[in-house]
Amino acid sequence: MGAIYSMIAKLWNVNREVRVLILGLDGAGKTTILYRLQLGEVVTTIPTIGFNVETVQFNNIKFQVWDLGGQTSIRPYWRCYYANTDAIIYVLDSADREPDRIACAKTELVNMLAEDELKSSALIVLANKQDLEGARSVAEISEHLALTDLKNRTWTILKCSAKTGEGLTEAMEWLANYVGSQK
Ligand SMILES: Nc1nc2c(ncn2[C@@H]2O[C@H](COP(=O)(O)OP(=O)(O)OP(=O)(O)O)[C@@H](O)[C@H]2O)c(=O)[nH]1
Ligand SMILES: [Mg+2]
Repeated sequence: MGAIYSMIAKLWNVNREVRVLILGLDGAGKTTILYRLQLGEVVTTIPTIGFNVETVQFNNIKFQVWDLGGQTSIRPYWRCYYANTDAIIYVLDSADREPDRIACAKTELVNMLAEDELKSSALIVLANKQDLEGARSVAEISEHLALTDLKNRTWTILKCSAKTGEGLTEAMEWLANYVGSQK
């Protein structure tokens, strides 16, 4: 009986899509990242009202990636998507040096991570727009977001550019390794 159960569990794991949410403030580059991952190209975006969802295949793993709108008025709806999330990709516009914006990005991150439904989700912070002059470094963003204070969570921070594609394969590799470690 135990063997049958473990076989069913294994099959379920193999066939199941890994659920990933892309979150972050408006204009951070979430939609651009989603379509760069899925299509390998830069698409023209408009601010997302609601969500985009696509399947991204990487290393034989199917990721079901949800990209949610980041405008202030629609952030309260993020919580509707939290259930059964394996990993969160939290995107920052590294070139936005407005102190209020990074403070807001931190508040939204802290509030999100406090949610019970996300207590087992891994976190990958993407310091996007590294192609732009004056972009904050990973160390600077990490400090602003107080990432080293995170407890009981598998997390990382990586730099990337949805425009040039830099860093996005590394992000998917990290996610794939995380998924592998959970089996
Ligand atoms: N230079 C540069 N621009 C980027 C990059 N990523 C996204 N952008 C631009 O930033 C703007 C906002 O990108 P979106 O992907 O629409 O941002 P979003 O996070 O989905 O925004 P919301 O849907 O409003 O939450 C667009 O003009 C993108 O072309 C990047 O890595 N480098
Ligand atoms: Mg968007």
